[in-house]
Amino acid sequence: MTDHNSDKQRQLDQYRVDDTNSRYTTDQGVRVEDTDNSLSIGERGPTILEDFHFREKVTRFDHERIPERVVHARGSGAHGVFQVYESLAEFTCADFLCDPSQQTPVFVRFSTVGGSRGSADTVRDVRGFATKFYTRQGNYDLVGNNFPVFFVQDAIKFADFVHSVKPEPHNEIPQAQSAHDTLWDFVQLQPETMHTIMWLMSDRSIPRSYRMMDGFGVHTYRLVNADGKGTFVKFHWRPALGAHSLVWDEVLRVQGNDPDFNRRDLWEAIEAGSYPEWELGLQLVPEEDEHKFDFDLLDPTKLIPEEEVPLRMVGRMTLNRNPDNFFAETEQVAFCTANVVPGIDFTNDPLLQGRNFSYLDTQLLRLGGPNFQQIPINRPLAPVHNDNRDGFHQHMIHTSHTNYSKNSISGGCPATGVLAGDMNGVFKHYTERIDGEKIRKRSPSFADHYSQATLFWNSMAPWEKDHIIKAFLFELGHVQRRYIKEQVVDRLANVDAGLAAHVAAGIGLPAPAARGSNHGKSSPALSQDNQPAGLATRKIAILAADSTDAGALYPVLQELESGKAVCHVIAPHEGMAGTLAVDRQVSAAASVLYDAVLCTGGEELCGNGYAVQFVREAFKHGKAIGALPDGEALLRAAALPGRQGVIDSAAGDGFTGQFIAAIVKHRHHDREVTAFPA
Ligand code: HDE
Repeated sequence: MTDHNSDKQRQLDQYRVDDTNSRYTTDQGVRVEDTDNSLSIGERGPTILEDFHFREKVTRFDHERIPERVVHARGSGAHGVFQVYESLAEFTCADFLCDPSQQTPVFVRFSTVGGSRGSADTVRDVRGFATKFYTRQGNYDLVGNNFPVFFVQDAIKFADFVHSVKPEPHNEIPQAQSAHDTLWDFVQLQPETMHTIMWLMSDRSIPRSYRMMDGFGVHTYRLVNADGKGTFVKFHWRPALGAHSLVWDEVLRVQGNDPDFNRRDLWEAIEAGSYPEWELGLQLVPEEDEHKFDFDLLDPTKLIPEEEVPLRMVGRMTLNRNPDNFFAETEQVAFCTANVVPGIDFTNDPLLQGRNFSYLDTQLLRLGGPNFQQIPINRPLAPVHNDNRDGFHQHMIHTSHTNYSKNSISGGCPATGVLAGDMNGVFKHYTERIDGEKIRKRSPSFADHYSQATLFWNSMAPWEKDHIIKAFLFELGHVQRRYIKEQVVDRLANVDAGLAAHVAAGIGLPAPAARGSNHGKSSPALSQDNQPAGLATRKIAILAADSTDAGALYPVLQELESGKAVCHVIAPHEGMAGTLAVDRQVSAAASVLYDAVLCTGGEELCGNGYAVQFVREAFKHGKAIGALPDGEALLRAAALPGRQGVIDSAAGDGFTGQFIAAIVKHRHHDREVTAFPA
């Protein structure tokens, strides 16, 4: 199912090329006789320069690549729509946020940050979450991440941070990893990173799916209403499926089994009609409350705890169409934080101010000149009229005899709001009084780097804390220089003495002296322990064999599938397992690609190492495991060291219900076992 209804889709239709029943031509439209043999002198002679088809084909191939994004190079995109629930005119004059009857087309690109275009999806990293709204008043880009905070406070530190996390300059190792000396050297010398580092070490950095991930605008922006009144705002995207993560050991195995894990998941869900949805939530702060917080609203390393300013859910976004062409759409889409519409404005967050410069600058290089806005995916739906002209790849044929303002020859057109005497829908910058000296100095109100890192730590469930400690151990375990590890542990002592002591013990260092005391505050909303969850789109592996009791399996399958779970039959060989069609043979499958396992197949699977391993690994990664009566032998063969989230015939008639409840729990973290090699 695709959505052809939106204006953006109709606009894109003009550029879509359908090659069905077509004839092969050159780029000039001349029909080509043969594209398998180049023009040569004699059958065994040299190729000749005259072969314009050959030259064109090779040249076009040579020029296929454009520079990848310097950060966020690897991404996946999708089309969709956004609709506001009720008018927000009290806060903003942005048309798309004031008209609940309007569906605004969007294009969203999710990404990892550090890796190059070909790197694996499931790495420990921040995820980009960039949304382009094609509003009637022009394009609005909300260029966010799946963390609410960022590593540095001032845009001038961005290049330093990115250089430190990217592969090291002398040998370009490691790819898409933060576990190396330069990143941790940067961290220990730049303590403002510490709050975001806590997020990076948490499971937030290894999402199960782009569909199960929050999005955050990070900066405090400003909404402005028709009277020019401003309200500070933080933007949040909340996934309908809840924010869920993988576990680290799983991540390491997914990378080899399916480097496209998140990309494939998004693509397949949309193809199957399970359209991912997010609610847009706003935290609104009246201008007069700017200074009532114990942190600075302009500091992008701080979040506003939801307990202090609750989220107001204002609209819904649904992604309902995959791109037709990855390069044309996902690769060429160009986001920019400075793309705002009337009613949405900036604040003086020094990171945001720098971003507003950087995105246009980077597109000029990446997309080869100033006319990238005319690429179909970037075109606004709102009409574009101004005096910008020429440049590489100009698509428009401007027929006006003038290209300056003011002019009299063209009747003063295109006319600005002032010249036209029509201010309806013009962008007016928020009037803000600024008095100050020209200085190069960080505000003292940005100086507290630890309180919110501590808040995050305090808010974690025990299993989340355990994962954070293990993440630090993995990361620092890959750092070569001992003094860097010492310094990082020393910094951690400012976050929480217990955390620092655990990490220190793991890497063989003495526990650092406790610094200050933990303030003891927490924000339950930060934990992933109580996320909404459902069965829909969960992937269930059915381990089966020729002797599987299909009669017992079918009703369970039916119930799983009616709840929109995706079930795959995995058996020792392809073809049929008894009366079941096999989706994958077990040696080509992997438990890490599934959310749960259902065992069947009797004794037949007990001697199959792949099947036994499958169950043990699923157990290790906290997944729901079900065994029908003919699957209990396999359960025994797997010799699992616990029963949490394992459902078998003891459940009697309640089997399917209990199995589904175990799946919906996402992961059974109470059973994670380190001393259990899968
Ligand atoms: Fe970006 N960032 N960024 N960033 N960023 C880019 O723009 C930059 C920051 C984010 O899917 C680049 O088109 C600076 C925060 C996303 O195409 C570049 C600073 C947040 C994407 C750039 C930041 C983001 C980018 C590289 C610090 C979350 C991918 C290619 C001042 C709120 C967009 C490009 C897509 C991409 C600069 C910090 C999110 C170089 C200078 C904070 C989601 O312009």
